[in-house]
Amino acid sequence: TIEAWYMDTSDEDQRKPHRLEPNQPVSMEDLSRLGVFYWKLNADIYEADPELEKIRKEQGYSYMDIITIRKDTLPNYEDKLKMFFTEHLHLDDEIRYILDGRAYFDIRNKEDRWIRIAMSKGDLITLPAGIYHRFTLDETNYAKAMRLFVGEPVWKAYNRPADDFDIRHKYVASLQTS
Ligand code: KMT
Ligand code: NI
Repeated sequence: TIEAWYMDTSDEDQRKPHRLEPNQPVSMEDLSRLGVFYWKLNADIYEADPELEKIRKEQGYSYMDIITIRKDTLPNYEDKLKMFFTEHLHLDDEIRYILDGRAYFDIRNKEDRWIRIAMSKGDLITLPAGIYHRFTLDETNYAKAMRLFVGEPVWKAYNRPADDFDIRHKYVASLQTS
């Protein structure tokens, strides 16, 4: 399982947990109603993991690469982190598997509140196309992540507001019925 919580509204360091006081947890079921799905895998064997292979096959995740997010290894580190933390959406699902380190994915719920999802080694998450979200490292300043994609990857991010895309309408409509 994975831990998630509603965020406070303080504009302190994005790398801090930003929990409410008292903590307001968000369940896996709440996340699944927002179209967010999760698998726990053994990241020590990611290079030859039959479970990962099965997920990739079933979900059609034909593309994969690995990104190491750390000051000394990622070109334009500061700019990229700033981009990742700018609220945005994509036209396709965002699929990330944390191979090492930790990170936070923040997503908006139906009432437009921020939910923070704490990801660490072995966590694979899918964010649905059209959901507003952002990404940050935590105070350990290091994450190694596998990026998966159905077909040729499209990394284009549309910063909020991006409400006129079909995929956004489709995503918002899907929330009514879930
Ligand atoms: C995105 O689009 O939010 C990202 O690619 C996040 C960084 S990849 C772990
Ligand atoms: Ni994104």
